[in-house]
Amino acid sequence: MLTVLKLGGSVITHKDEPETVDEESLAKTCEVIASFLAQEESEQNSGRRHQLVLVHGGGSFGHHHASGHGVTSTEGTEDAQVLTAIHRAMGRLNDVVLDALHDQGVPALPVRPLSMARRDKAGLSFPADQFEAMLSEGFVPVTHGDVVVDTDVGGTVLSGDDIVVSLAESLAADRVGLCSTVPGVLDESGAVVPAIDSYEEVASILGESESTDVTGGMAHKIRQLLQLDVPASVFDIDSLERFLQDERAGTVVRG
Ligand code: IP8
Repeated sequence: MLTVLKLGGSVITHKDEPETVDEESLAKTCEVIASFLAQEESEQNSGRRHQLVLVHGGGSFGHHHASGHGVTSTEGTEDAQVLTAIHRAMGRLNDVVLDALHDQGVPALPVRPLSMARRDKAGLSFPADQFEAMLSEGFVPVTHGDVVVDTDVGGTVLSGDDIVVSLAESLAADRVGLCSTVPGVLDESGAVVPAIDSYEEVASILGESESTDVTGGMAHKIRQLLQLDVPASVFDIDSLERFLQDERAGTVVRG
């Protein structure tokens, strides 16, 4: 079974303070992931591991730098120093996430999108070979939202959500999870919407993200997830274990 799991930037960083990690939340997340992987391995007892791909968002690292330079997923820049600064900030966050996973014994390896992805008029090209190779050796690839070379506009921000969709398709994932700070998509009364089958159903309730977010917040996530053939769940850290155990968690988006 192959799972693509995104850890939202707001789960692992304090989104309103530049380059601040939410150590407690990150540690808890890694602990849940590690114990799930250990349990899978022991139950199967055949050397076969659960295949997990992790993608993390930008939080107060990527979004802070991108918005400071006016770069978004549609507003590009040709300034290599700016793109490098955003990329480096994401590298610093990726390092922190890898260290936290290693502390829990998760065999995580980094994959940096800027060096392999590109975007043009036809869309995003994000090769998955490296992920396949890592998975088949029992590693957990950990990639992240980044900047990407984008035809005619220099470079733009590549959201982790777009990476999730691309990888879920090319790796034929069995399930997709987006762990966020909200327990799911919330309706007008604050209750979790159990399932979404079309964007129209929820268009009126999807507001904009309150923190600095250059890639479109929840509305963009749902649009992206509706493109998938497999179910995708949006949930918070309290439901991460439930999601991994294949129990109902948060809102299920069925494309
Ligand atoms: O938080 C954005 O990734 P996201 C990455 O998944 C940058 O949208 C560089 C802002």
